[in-house]
Amino acid sequence: MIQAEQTLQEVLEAFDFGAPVVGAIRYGCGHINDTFVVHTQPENACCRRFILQRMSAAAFKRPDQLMENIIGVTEYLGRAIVARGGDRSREAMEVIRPKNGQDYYTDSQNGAWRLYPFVEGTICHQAADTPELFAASGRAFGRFQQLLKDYPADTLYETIPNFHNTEDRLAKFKAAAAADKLGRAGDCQAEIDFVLAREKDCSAALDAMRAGQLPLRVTHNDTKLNNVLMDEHTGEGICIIDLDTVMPGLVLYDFGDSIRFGANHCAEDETDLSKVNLDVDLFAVYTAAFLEGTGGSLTDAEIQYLPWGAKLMTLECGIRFLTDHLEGDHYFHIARENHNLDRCRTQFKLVADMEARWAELEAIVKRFQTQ
Ligand code: ADP
Ligand code: GN1
Ligand code: MG
Repeated sequence: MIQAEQTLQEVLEAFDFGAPVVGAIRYGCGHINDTFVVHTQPENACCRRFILQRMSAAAFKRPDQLMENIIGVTEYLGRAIVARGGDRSREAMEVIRPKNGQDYYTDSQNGAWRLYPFVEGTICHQAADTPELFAASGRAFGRFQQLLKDYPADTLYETIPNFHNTEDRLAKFKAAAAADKLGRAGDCQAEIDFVLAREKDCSAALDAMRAGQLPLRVTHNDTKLNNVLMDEHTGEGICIIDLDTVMPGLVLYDFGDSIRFGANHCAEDETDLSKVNLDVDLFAVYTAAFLEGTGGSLTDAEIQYLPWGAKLMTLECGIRFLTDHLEGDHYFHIARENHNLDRCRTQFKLVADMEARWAELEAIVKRFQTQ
């Protein structure tokens, strides 16, 4: 894929920003899309900003379906937020169509671009520096779950088929390790063995779903702390972003991915593994906040499976980083050699911690379930 900058000017001309554009620069810390912030200068008023994104062609094969999902969900959320007396412009994303009236703009190189207003007065955190912050994100993701509980799930496309199908992720990993196209497997044998020792775990949630114990819901599926915007004054999580992967899933995916990313004090690519430790207190803080946000809408079985969500999402993410490393880093953006291997190692360290403290995690969930 060509650099996004190459068609940026063409793309800027395809949208009506309502005022002259004075600049567009790369923005944020996402691993998937190419994100730019666009500054405009209205006459006699402050700068207005926008988020312009080229959707990842490696991740998303059908931008048309993806945008149909996002428009459906953001309009539904918008109505729900207005009905609750909320501020639609700050609490839900809103797609701005290009001048040609389509849902997104396809550039001359086949890149698919979309535009959103920048949600001002918010902060996007990369780490859960305080328990309050982590709790705020938990309430926001729980609330998101609750707001969408009656959304017609069967109208959503699967934007990435088998996204959290851990059995499928395992199979793809095994194929990548066997092919070993870049000759990298020898340097990550310990990580490969770590996965193979946990083959059975990869079926834990899917088995429960197949047995009818866990229902499919509309889930976000990428609930990292940096996918919720926090109000800069109140610290509350006000707007859930990065809706590319909203599709039918298990609630434990949303809970688990937040724990994976936020219940520790390190960056996802920390190289000093002695610093990477599961913070069980943060696990408890998030559990309470997430359940509060869902407003009692989860079943007992769903709540019991939350620790599995944490372990599976962390194991699966590590497997995905390792697979990408073995295949030549074509999916996750990297900034240095072995970046995906470093990311994989932090995930596996967290999985090992979760296993060591499993009884505590189960006890915490049980405590909040009975409250
Ligand atoms: P990726 O899929 O690559 O993670 P995101 O949609 O999460 O892309 O966007 C990347 C970053 O851009 C976010 O982490 C956030 O900092 C910022 N961002 C995205 N949308 C908005 C928005 N509407 N307002 C303010 N910041 C945003
Ligand atoms: C990606 O898009 P972003 O950076 O929020 C990925 C997630 C991974 C995460 C790991 C569509 O999230 O699934 O958990 O990186 N998103 C997609 O940081 O693959
Ligand atoms: Mg993101």
